[in-house]
Amino acid sequence: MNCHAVIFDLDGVLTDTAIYHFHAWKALADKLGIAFTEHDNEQLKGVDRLGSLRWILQQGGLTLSEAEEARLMQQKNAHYLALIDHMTAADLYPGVQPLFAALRQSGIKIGLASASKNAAFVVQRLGIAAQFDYIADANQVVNSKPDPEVFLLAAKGLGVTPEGCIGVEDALAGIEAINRAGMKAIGIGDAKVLSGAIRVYPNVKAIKLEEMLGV
Ligand code: B16
Ligand code: MG
Repeated sequence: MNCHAVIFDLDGVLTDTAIYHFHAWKALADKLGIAFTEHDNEQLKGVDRLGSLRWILQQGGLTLSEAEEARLMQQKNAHYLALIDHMTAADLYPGVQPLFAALRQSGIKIGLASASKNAAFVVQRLGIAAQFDYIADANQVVNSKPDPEVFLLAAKGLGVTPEGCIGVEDALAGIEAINRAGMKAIGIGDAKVLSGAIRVYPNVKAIKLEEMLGV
């Protein structure tokens, strides 16, 4: 393909924030008396904040008012922000910097499409904010993954057509979003899980650029 841009997901692709999301959701679930395991947390990868809260509440058979949901989300996020406050460039997954450098050298733009409202803060902590040609996150979209909106917004911001983009995702909902955006999907994780991806690598470091661009 003629690739003009590669658009990355953040959590689980460029860094591991899932563990912090887990601790913060677990603390909230404990308070509510709802069981929540690391396995449960897997279901929430790529799912936005409200969707995640509602998934947990459903496990406990709870339905709350919007005001109560907002209060709980605020609580969880304050805890999550405290947990990620110590993140530094050392938390960037291995292989990200060399891949970004190779993309830049090939004249391929770099975008971000994250379901997180904290994406700008995290990339700033990781020291890579300036390396993106465009950042699209949950603050700018109405519909979250698997809706293609955040990927389409990233392509628009980068000034490229979706057909000229490769999307890189670790979550099933994200792979679906990329496919629905009309982009080529590359998965990070388990090929059996990410069945909608054209190619799956175990992590970013394992990506072979020529091979990925050849999809
Ligand atoms: P926040 P991504 C997603 O980010 C995470 O995978 C998901 O677990 C999280 O619930 C979601 O962001 C919302 O995060 O509460 O920070 O807005 O993988 O799309 O970069
Ligand atoms: Mg992710």
